[in-house]
Amino acid sequence: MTRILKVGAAQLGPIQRENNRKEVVERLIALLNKGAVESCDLVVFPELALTTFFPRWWSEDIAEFDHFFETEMPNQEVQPLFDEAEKLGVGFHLGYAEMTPDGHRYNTAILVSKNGDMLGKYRKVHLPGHEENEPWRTFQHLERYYFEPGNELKVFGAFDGVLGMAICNDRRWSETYRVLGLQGCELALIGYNTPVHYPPDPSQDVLAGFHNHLVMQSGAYQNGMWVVGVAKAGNEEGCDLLGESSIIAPSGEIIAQCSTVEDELVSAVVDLDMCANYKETLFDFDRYRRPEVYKSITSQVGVEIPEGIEVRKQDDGNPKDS
Ligand code: CDT
Repeated sequence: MTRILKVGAAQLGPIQRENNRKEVVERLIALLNKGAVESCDLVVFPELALTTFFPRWWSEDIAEFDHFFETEMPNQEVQPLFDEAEKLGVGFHLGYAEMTPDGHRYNTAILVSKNGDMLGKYRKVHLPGHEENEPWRTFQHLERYYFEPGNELKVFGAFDGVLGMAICNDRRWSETYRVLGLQGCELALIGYNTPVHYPPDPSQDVLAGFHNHLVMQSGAYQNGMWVVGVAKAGNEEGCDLLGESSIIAPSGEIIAQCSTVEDELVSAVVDLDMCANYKETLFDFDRYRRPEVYKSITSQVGVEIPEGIEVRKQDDGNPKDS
């Protein structure tokens, strides 16, 4: 039996601050219907797909932004999306800001079945940006102020395969894919909101698209898994967000890619059995991995240059050591 899925990457154009949930859910439903027309089993929406990317603004009173969070899922405003999924028989993945009943805030994604049932939830592990007000920035990136980090990268048995979720900055960390890969992940779903301008080092701006695909393609290849990376794109409240949502095969090749920075769906046939081509050959973990050599990966957080190695600093007038 082959395990073939049709997957849609449902990129969103910008969501402005004035756009309400009803308007946004209507856009999500329109994309879900496009997915149904293309016979998709699963449609993947981006990170924080119900609101504007609010961590770009500082508020002295964190509770002032609580209206951007969902206190339950589904709720009255999002229920029509669940109903449509059930009607069409199309599952979906959705990112949103979650507020728990006891007041914890997370950057969250869920996986929903073709019957509209909740199959899994993931809370973003790697929170980028900063926790304090930094008014010097063109726009801020206050995820570390508005959210607590999740503490688990796990997989779910769904859609005849082993599925994992990650959110935006998680995709830049090789550990994300490897921890999912070690659980047999065959399809990783990753939503993102990536500003093209990076205030701490603008020299990276022209590389935003390159880095986006570099990390997802290598993560897919090195772990023998499919990766679906989906953007919220375009000019949102004056901030340009990267598009280029894509579906990437276990070979590392991009199979489908969005061409606009608007609401757009691209789809691809995803053969989950293709993962074995890589998982059972070059990346046969059981045979080739050497965890006893990798101990620093889990015992250490920052860089520790071994004693006896001296590195001249860049500002001492000498060229940086390579
Ligand atoms: N949403 C998100 O995680 N965005 C980050 C921006 C990094 S700059 C602080 C990303 O990795 O794309």
